[in-house]
Amino acid sequence: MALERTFSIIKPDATKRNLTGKIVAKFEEAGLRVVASKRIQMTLAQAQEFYGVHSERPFFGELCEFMISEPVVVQVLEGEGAIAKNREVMGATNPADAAPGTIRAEFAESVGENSVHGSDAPETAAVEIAYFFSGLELVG
Ligand code: DAT
Ligand code: MG
Repeated sequence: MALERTFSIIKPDATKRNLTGKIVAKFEEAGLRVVASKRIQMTLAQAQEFYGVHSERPFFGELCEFMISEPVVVQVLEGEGAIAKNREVMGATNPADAAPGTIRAEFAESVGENSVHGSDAPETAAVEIAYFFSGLELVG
């Protein structure tokens, strides 16, 4: 499998509970390397654009309000098969369905407040990375 990059967000429920380091440790233990990282306060417009694919879903408003409720940590993770590997480390969207040892099983509070975002495909990873980072900020 090729060296790949994926986009990650440590979400407000996790930054609020001071879990950033514990979550990054999970990435690193899985062989993912943090090649870019910054703590930001998302704006409502950014949250709405980022989650635009979900704009018709009933939880869209709640999701965007949650994403701006506290700072988040946006990161680019690099590794062999990084997109799939990160999804594996994250666990299922609903923490009730997440495998033991995954980030969402250990830390997520609910399906809506589920501690992390991770890109789901190479195309979305490229768009999401470019939305939050310039090329100069990615240091492999
Ligand atoms: P994932 O974050 O695992 O890629 P997704 O892309 O289907 O999941 O949904 C994006 C986010 O939207 C998810 O992390 C939390 C929120 N969400 C999804 N399904 C939800 C639901 N049934 N109720 C409330 N929030 C939901
Ligand atoms: Mg998704």
